[in-house]
Amino acid sequence: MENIIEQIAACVEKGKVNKQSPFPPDMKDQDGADEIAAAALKNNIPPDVLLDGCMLGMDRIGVKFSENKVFVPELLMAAKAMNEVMKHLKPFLESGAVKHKGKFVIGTVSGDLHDIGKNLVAMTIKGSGFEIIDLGVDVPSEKFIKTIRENPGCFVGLSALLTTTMANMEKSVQAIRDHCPETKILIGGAPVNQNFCEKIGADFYSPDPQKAAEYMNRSSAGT
Ligand code: B1M
Repeated sequence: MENIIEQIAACVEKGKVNKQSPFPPDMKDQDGADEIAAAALKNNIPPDVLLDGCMLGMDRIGVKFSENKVFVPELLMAAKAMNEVMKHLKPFLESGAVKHKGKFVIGTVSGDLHDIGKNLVAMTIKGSGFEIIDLGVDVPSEKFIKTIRENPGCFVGLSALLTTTMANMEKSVQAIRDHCPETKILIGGAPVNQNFCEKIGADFYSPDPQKAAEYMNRSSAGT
């Protein structure tokens, strides 16, 4: 089996889930992420090679999304293909044979029910090799703090889509700073910007999933 990283990356980038999948049309009847991952493991390819392929594919599609060359549906299909590979990797991740780069706790702040952007961020960061703890929507500060305490060293991401819930984002950042001062906090969402990030004392503002993943990769590598 040659160049598994590239084969997996191509399936993830193009959203080719499995052989039956009609999407994308130019890969019709070709093996997808499911078949390639299964065959690779059967041929004793180390499982972390598959994770490298996912990371490369998600990175490529994330960059295109940042540059407005692809849109939400393509990113969702890429995440679907990535999840097919992750299904095969699950036992290796659980046994510790393949290691996550770290944990990322994410949620939409209190009073806010928007989760489409938050889910895209979670998928992209998962594709970068992090374990995701998704707290969902309308998350109170106490829940963020409890989860951070249960997962020492995790990163945390807060999403807000309403100007009215930006105030709750500020309160959550303050509460996390008070109780878990070492935690790296990322924020994002349509009404949020760099000035607001600096005002409320979060560590990083990302306008899109890719820049959030790049920040996580830099921070976890200590660069
Ligand atoms: Co609502 N809504 N909504 N809504 N909604 C908006 C946000 C709004 C702009 C519509 C409008 O008036 N033009 C407006 C907000 C105005 C404002 O405050 N500035 C609005 C409103 C007012 C409301 C209600 C108050 C309406 C009402 O009931 N009167 C209500 C509030 C409910 C609540 O939350 N308490 C409400 C409800 C809803 C639905 C439930 C119907 C639904 C949400 C469904 C869901 O999410 N499951 C909904 C939707 C779908 C929207 C719009 C149409 C689309 C939002 C979206 O998903 N965009 C939106 C109008 C619009 O944007 N055209 C609107 C796509 C998504 C991929 O983008 O979330 O920005 P986005 O995420 C981006 C980036 O922001 C970034 O990455 C993503 C990908 O690039 N990002 C992060 C997001 N989180 C990040 C976190 C990070 C990093 C990056 O790090 C942690």
